[in-house]
Amino acid sequence: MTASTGQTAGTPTRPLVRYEVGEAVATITLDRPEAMNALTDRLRGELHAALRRAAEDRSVRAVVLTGTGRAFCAGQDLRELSGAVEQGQGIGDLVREHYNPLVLTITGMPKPVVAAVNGVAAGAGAALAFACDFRVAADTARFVMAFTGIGLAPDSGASWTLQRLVGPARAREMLLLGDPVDAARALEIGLVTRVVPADELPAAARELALRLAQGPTLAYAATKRLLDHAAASTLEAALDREAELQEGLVRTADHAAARKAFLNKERPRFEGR
Ligand code: T3D
Repeated sequence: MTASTGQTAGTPTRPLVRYEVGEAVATITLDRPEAMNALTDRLRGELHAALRRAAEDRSVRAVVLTGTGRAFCAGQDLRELSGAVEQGQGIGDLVREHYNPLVLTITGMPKPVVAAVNGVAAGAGAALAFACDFRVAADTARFVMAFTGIGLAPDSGASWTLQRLVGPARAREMLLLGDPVDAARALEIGLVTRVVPADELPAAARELALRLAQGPTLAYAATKRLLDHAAASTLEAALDREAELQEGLVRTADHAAARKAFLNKERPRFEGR
């Protein structure tokens, strides 16, 4: 199934985000290649709608986030930002109301999210990739923490996610210096899961997403919640939360099927319930 998102009825404008579902994988594609998929108000709105749709659709069991053209996403559209700032718009509210919900919808997605990083990911664009569970990168991809380059500090969760991915020293270096990190270096420092030739990226990201879409979706959702909780909790609190979520999972059809399959020496078949 293919569908566009975020269009107002009767508006003849082209959608800036494509939403496609096949074999339980939703693919969300930023489609504004003429501006390196930079985030305008409209694109952010369409992206948020697509992410919510994927989160709410129980038939979707994994999500791929990618871009068209030579960029994954160049972050905030600086032309639109200039206009907004000149009109006196507060940036704090823009970040709170338009960026933070995007990040929280990705991290709170009750199914795995794979970023297929097809090219440059800058500023908030890189932060969106960092919020995903996996990053599969084209060999042409690069990450640019562009915030300080325009006199801003990190937002969209980059101060939280990046140091958890690559460690505090490397995160500090990337965020303060803003030097591009190419795909090979990103793999070396653990920022991406895998690097593939650019023309193989869609297939590689899809292969990973399909594997995840055939997995125990509820267990994945609980694993994501536990990792996020544990990142800011004591060991005692983490142990407690693990026990709590395990209690729910032990009653799922997937766990019952997997238990039975193990005893019968068969491969489990997960249905995501
Ligand atoms: O304040 C708030 O709103 C809060 C939110 C902030 C979140 C943020 O994301 S802050 C960071 C914003 N992003 C940037 O500062 C990145 C700016 N862009 C770049 O540094 C470079 O363009 C790239 C590293 C992304 C790519 O470099 P390169 O050499 O491959 O391409 P280019 O020639 O610089 O750009 C190609 C075109 O894309 C060019 O347009 P043109 O001249 O061909 O018509 C360029 O203007 C456009 N473009 C790239 N990035 C943006 C953009 N247009 C608007 N906004 C962009 N962010």
